[in-house]
Amino acid sequence: MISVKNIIEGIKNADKRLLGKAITLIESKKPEHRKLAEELLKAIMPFTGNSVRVGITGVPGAGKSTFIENFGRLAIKKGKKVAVLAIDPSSSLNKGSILGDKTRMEELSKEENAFIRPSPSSGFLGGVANTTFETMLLCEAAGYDYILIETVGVGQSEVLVADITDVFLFLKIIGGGDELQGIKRGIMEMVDLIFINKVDEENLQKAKMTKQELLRALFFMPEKEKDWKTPVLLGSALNNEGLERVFEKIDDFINLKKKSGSFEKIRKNQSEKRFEYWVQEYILQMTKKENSEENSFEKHKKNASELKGNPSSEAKLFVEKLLGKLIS
Ligand SMILES: Nc1nc2c(ncn2[C@@H]2O[C@H](COP(=O)(O)OP(=O)(O)O)[C@@H](O)[C@H]2O)c(=O)[nH]1
Ligand SMILES: [Mg+2]
Repeated sequence: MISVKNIIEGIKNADKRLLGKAITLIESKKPEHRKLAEELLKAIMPFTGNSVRVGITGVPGAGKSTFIENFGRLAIKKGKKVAVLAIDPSSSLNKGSILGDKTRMEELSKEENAFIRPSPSSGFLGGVANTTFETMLLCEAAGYDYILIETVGVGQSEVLVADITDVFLFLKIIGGGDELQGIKRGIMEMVDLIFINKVDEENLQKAKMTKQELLRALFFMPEKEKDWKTPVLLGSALNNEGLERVFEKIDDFINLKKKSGSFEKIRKNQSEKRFEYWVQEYILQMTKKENSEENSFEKHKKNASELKGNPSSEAKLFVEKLLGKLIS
């Protein structure tokens, strides 16, 4: 078996095969793997945090995979490295939609500077979320500049992805039956950027009307980021139209957030949430027993948000102390 040390070296050398092995390790539910996974995550923490994390949502068929393929290639042309994580509820049971995604990302997957990986959304240690956040950290340590995360477009995956990304992009199609879904307040509150996809000459007028509707809906939404008016862009993922604008807007948004300080702040909040998630996961794994107030909770949470340790390791430490025994 390959040692954790070898895997860490491999990640630092951007070895895709070893990066894949590392992800498999952190996705494993076996306690002995979990121990190695924590060791691994701890070691790579200093090399994480330097990517732009983009979540992409939209109903099935909106063109998310197509968008990611062509946007990813555009970023690569600009000298960036791109990792794609697709959250798929079916990936653990059948390979249906992931295979579909893979074939659509055929061109991107040929690129040396691209890495594509499905992320199982099945509950981990009995919880509802998954290891996408940790997979993202591994990709960052391997030097990927853009992490593109595709949601399944329904249910919980949106919240999950919005909670671990810097930019939340909504792909909208005209009259695609996603009015109910898309204009649903929840999504409109989460979104930072909207791309109306599949726009061509024939439906341009309709697309413009959709844009006006969206702008009206957005007008009533509370401002997520000061001085940021969620842009509504038009284009075609398939024909590579409008993607450059998306690239620019993402850049603008990240710069704005970095300037205002919310970039760091939100990431800290996300790490705190992640910490809480792992506390739940580990507690679920160990026991359902209720415990009284424990003052170390805040201390470990602070460590996680200040990136002194990674959130999952901090959670493990906390639970072990709480229960007075090691999690094996
Ligand atoms: N005409 C047109 N078709 C598109 C465009 N983008 C994606 N599609 C098609 O829409 C279908 C669904 O795309 P896919 O990327 O799998 O959607 P996903 O389910 O959101 O990932 C595929 O057949 C794509 O070729 C576009 O800009 N124009
Ligand atoms: Mg897809």
